[in-house]
Amino acid sequence: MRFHFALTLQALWTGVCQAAMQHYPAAAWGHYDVCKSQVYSDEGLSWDYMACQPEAADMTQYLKVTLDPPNITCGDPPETYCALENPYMCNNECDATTEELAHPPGLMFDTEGRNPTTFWQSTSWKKYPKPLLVNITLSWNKTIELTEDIVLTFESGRPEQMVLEKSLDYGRTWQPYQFYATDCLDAFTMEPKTVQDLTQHTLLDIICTEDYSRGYVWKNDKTVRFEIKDRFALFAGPQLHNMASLYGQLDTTKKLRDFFTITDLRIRLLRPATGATMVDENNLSRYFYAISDIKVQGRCKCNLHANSCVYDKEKLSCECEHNTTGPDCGRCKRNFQGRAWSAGSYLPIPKGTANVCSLTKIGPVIRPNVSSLGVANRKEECNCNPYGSVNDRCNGTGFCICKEGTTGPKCQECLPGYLWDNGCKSRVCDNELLRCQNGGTCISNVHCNCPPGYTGLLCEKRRCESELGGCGGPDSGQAHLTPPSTSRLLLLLLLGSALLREAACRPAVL
Ligand SMILES: *[C@@H]1O[C@H](CO)[C@@H](O)[C@H](O)[C@H]1NC(C)=O
Ligand SMILES: *[C@@H]1O[C@H](CO)[C@@H](O)[C@H](O)[C@H]1NC(C)=O
Ligand SMILES: *[C@@H]1O[C@H](CO)[C@@H](O)[C@H](O)[C@H]1NC(C)=O
Ligand SMILES: *[C@@H]1O[C@H](CO)[C@@H](O)[C@H](O)[C@H]1NC(C)=O
Ligand SMILES: *[C@@H]1O[C@H](CO)[C@@H](O)[C@H](O)[C@H]1NC(C)=O
Ligand SMILES: *[C@@H]1O[C@H](CO)[C@@H](O)[C@H](O)[C@H]1NC(C)=O
Ligand SMILES: *[C@@H]1O[C@H](CO)[C@@H](O)[C@H](O)[C@H]1NC(C)=O
Ligand SMILES: [Ca+2]
Repeated sequence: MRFHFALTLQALWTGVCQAAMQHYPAAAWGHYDVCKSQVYSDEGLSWDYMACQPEAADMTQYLKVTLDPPNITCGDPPETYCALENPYMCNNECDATTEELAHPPGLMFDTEGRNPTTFWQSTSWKKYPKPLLVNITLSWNKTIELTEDIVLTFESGRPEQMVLEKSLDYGRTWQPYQFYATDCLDAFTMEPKTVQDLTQHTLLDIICTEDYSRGYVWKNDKTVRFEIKDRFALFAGPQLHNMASLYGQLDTTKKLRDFFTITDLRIRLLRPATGATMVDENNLSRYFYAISDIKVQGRCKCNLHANSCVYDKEKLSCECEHNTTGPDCGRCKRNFQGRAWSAGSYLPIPKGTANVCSLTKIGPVIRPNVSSLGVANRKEECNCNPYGSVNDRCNGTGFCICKEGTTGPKCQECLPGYLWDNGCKSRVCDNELLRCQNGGTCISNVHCNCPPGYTGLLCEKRRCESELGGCGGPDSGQAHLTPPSTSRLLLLLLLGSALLREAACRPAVL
């Protein structure tokens, strides 16, 4: 099976998208649905590369579910259950050998909406007072980014104690996402909180909430949520007027992105609904867990290097572009290691920066000099980035010598204000102060793609046949010398004399 995400995309998070729409036309702030497009420029046909990501989808279709203990599903041997409300109503049967009476884990992920609902159910609490513990682990074997609330719908009463946990490393380590209890202090020695108590500074706090367990709510709300959208709205908060800053923070705040990123989820059920303070030991068949539906919406994490994700042989993987590879497009392809790999960037909006992997520089192979076995001249020992370092060997003590604007142990990273383009180049253009003029477009912040007839660093010059003769035709001469606007002045200040020196196409008389 194979699926492609549609090319019409909402922005990063639907919640923000809707809120931001009120301020911005859709086109102004990024769809990130296209990885590359063909452009015509002075040099002919070429590719323009952009940051891109897959559309969000229902992630429950691509997971593997594991129960612990493995034999915790009801029906083997068959059991009769009583209703929680009424201990005399014991006519619910679970029998794993009969399809209509079986409640296997798959029924948490089927399409709901039919009557009666389909659900997974555990064995009952026969071993009371030993706790009835169940782990439901959902594994994607792929990094995904959550875009919507996680919603569990219980067919039984909601548990009196549970923990939602996540893993970012394929199940090796786990961190709590949220604690749920009828009494948070008693169960987890945590003050009860709700997502409304969180602020922009505490939105990544792990809380215990009593919102989804309190009381014996059998018939009313059966859902337990993990509120992704509320947290994201908090994060966006007052910055919604500035999408660039929002995306910029997503780019740079690793903690924030990691918070919404998972490879696995675990629902730890610790105590079933009892509906009372006392457990009725004569009717333990009243106590069990049953879940009819689990919703997990998200997208494959592809580091902004893919706009589609495929499900093939029970495995999700990004369809990597920009000469990247790996399940999350997390490294450069072989022979494309001319610059260090880096994730795409949401900035500048609306197209972002692709940060494509470039061809590995093919240079003469330097063989170690047998008579000087020290590390000093051995290229292999240092592995300095060929574009970022002064040369590809290191200095006497094993350090790479970095070019201007470059940093990092291998000279593979850029200092602030510089962008990688076969070495670190200072920022030439952007969509704010350093706009390309006359309809030009800024490509990866390092050069302007000029429309025909214009040239120069920022397309500020009219193309002309001869530098000496000036531009002919009616458009020439003083007509171009409009008074410098504020932004023009700023440009001159920022670029300094370089731009002035390059100012061509002016009549010889000037
Ligand atoms: C599940 O298996 C364990 C040991 O493998 C056993 O102790 C336990 O009684 C079993 N539980 C049920 C409900 O069959
Ligand atoms: C469930 O997972 C937790 C850690 O996430 C582990 O300590 C526990 O042993 C697991 N199994 C059960 C039955 O709770
Ligand atoms: C997870 O994916 C990797 C490749 O990305 C594969 O080698 C491995 O077998 C998968 N593991 C499971 C449990 O499916
Ligand atoms: C539940 O309790 C009632 C009265 O306490 C008893 O009559 C009934 O048999 C019990 N049901 C089960 C399944 O034990
Ligand atoms: C990736 O490499 C191929 C050649 O293997 C080349 O044709 C293509 O343009 C490259 N793409 C990018 C984004 O650099
Ligand atoms: C090896 O290095 C030594 C000095 O470090 C130099 O004298 C010698 O000529 C070099 N040999 C070769 C083959 O480059
Ligand atoms: C090599 O570079 C490191 C770091 O810049 C410096 O501390 C060291 O003195 C340098 N060694 C030589 C021999 O230049
Ligand atoms: Ca179901």
